[in-house]
Amino acid sequence: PTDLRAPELPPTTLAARAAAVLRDNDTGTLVTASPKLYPHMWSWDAAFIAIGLAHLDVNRALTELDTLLSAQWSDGMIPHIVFTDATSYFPGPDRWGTDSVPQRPPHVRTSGICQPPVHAIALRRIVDIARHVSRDDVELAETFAARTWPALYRWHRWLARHRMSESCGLITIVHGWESGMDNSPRWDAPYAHVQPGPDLPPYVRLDLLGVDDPNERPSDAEYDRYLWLIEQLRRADYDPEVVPKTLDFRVGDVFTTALFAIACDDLVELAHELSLDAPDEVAELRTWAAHAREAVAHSADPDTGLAFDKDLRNGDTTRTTTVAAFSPLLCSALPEHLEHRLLTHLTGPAWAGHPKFHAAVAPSVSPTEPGFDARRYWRGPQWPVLVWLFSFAFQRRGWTGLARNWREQGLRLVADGSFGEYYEPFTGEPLGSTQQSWTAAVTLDWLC
Ligand code: 9WN
Repeated sequence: PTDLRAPELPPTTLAARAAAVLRDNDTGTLVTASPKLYPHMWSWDAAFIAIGLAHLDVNRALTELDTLLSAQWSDGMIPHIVFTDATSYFPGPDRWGTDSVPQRPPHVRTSGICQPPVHAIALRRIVDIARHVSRDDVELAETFAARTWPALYRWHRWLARHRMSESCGLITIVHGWESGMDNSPRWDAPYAHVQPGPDLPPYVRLDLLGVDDPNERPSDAEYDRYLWLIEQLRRADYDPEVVPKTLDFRVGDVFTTALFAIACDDLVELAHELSLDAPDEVAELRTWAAHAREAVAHSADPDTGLAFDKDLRNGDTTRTTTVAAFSPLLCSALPEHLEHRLLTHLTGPAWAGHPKFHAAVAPSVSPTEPGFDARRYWRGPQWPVLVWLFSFAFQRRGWTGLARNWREQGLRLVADGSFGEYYEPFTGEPLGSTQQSWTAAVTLDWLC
């Protein structure tokens, strides 16, 4: 029904509105993930937001990455939230209890887990954008990239050292929040091991105040588990050696691993383009990229190419098909014939090509899958930011027609100008938060 969506805006108006969202959510040194629901900086959101900002002001885009990097822990981890003073989001810094953690930089409060490593991808994209703007902007972006390259290398080294699973090679996540796909059905089986103890301190959810309908968010039972893992992290003092060995949630994540592979490639490329003198680091990055690709390839079903996560507590392969199962396409992990089969499946009627979809892009979960819920968060809706990632990866692969098609369909999704966090796939109704910064950012990247 059309009343669920505002009418489509023409591209120039849409671009102006997207720019206004980024401006309105800008605190000066960081753009919050959204005005109401997420009044802080999130790690992977910041990377996409910086890409969007680069189309408005390259210098401001670089400041965004600088703010994030200034919150990097001394061991290399980039935390998943950098907190502002806002108190309307739970769990805030007190609940995370990272103030006493020695790795955290003293001037800023952060969470104590990470998110997918898309930052090098963003930096490289920003350098590219700058090359189309002006000589001064190229100078700015390249100088910045050369200065921050070592910090990004240390971030990747932290992942390689502490999170590359010895058994399967996939990057280990210790909380669903680390995947960025919090309540995806991918995590249902691993979360079944997480049994909140009676000593879980009480809490009040604030996220439900930021949406129209609580059914668009994770359930209370899921939140108890999320909060219980924070207790376990605190009890392990956020020690990167201890956490991946002891937490009740330990999963090898194919999607994060695929992104890690291409982000390592991008750091290598940047080192070459900027003539950085870091031969040992570049060699390591190449090795990590190769290992990550191998691990993704290894996690793929030999008949379909669909890749599955690994529950590291019991060695089970979690055979839940979500959009993450198409991760091999992001990092070219598979032989051509299998890749072709996987791509045909992704663009076919069970996924992006579903005949009843408002926009022909992949949902987070296919309507043909048992766990599908058209309105609930990572269990079915379409996420513009994921559409961007796939279309961007297609472009890198040289599949330009497909990339253009996904960009056009992505724009169809966001053309109502509400910049929803996610969208109901059949009606195109915006769900979750509106004025979501990363949705505005990818819109700008598509339009500019
Ligand atoms: C928890 C900010 C973040 C995104 C995540 C998305 C959601 C947070 C939440 O919002 O997660 O980190 O409170 O639900 O799942 O991908 O980075 O936009």
